[in-house]
Amino acid sequence: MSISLLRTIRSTVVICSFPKIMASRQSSDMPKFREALRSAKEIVVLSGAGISAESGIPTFRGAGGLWRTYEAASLATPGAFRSNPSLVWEFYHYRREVAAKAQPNAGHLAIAEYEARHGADKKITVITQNVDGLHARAGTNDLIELHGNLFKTRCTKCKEVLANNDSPICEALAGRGAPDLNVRGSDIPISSLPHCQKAECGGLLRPHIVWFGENLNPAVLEKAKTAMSTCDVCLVVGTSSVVYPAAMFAPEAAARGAIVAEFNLEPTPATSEFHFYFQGPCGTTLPQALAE
Ligand code: BJW
Ligand code: ZN
Repeated sequence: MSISLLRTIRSTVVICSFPKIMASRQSSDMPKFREALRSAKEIVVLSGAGISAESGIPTFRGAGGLWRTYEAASLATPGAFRSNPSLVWEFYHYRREVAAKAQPNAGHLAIAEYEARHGADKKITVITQNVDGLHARAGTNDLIELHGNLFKTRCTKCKEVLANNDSPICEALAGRGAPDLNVRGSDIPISSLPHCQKAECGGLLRPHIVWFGENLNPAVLEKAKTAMSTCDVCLVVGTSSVVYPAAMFAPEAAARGAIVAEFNLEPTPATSEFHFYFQGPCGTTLPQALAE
């Protein structure tokens, strides 16, 4: 990174703790951001549900975030699974089917293509909160899935984690999971839900997803924190920046002097802490930012 650019941007960082002043210094100057990117040696892309919105996958907190009459946050908990595993499995079965049919969009592809072009001379890490697998399908290699993956299961008894792309994941879920508001309850017997295939175990499987109130996998979290603590440029893409611990990653990076650029349809609680803000659909803004 050129010394003068670093000085200009780092002097702005000092102002980060005063959001009102920072807001007036915030830039949406794409050529300037691209210059920072060119000089960067370590880049992190931190993504959220917004990057998959243009692939047809609903975000959590936007319109379409409801399944039947439930907010995702009320089903994505260990308590919900304990009290009604059938309902929670229907919810995840539906989302697996939607994600399996979706295709990576221009935003996912721009990131993967950037890594393919620059992976030899820069360290480029994608940290995603998404569980839909679209970054990997777009070709991203250095990928950290913070909150797990829809296409992995974990045995509640022996804890084995396995990839699983079956559709449906079990016979009893075939034709179930419709988001229809009129569908009430769920009554699949536990014995018909997905179970561990190991003869000596046979435990109930659950989605390998980090639910609210659960700790993130310590090794995954450590890897993400390391990437965040050494990057010199960070792109924060399509996340509302309200779910912890991911919500503090980019503000912390900005506070230590990394250059952070946010790509979102609308400002978030963290926007004022960042150097660059590019408003709009990231399927359009990311290809502009990451083009040659
Ligand atoms: C576009 C766009 C386009 C749209 N282009 N942009 C500290 C303080 C307070 C609370 C806590 C805390 N530490 C932990 C907590 C509790 C909790 C938490 O953070 N709660 C908050 C809601 C307050 N965190 C946890 O429980 C975590 N565990 C943990 O920390 O354990 C230790 C602990 C526990 C309890 C207390 C203290 C410590 C685990 C969090 C796991 C998150 N799991 C979920 C569900 C996964 C299940 C599933 O997928 O089914 O992960 S929650 C949900 O939110 C999902 C997402 O990954 C995550 C983030 O959402 P995201 O991606 O930002 O999506 P949206 O919808 O919110 O935003 C989309 C954005 O895109 C919007 O801004 C749009 O504008 C934008 N957008 N289209 C660009 N085209
Ligand atoms: Zn098992």
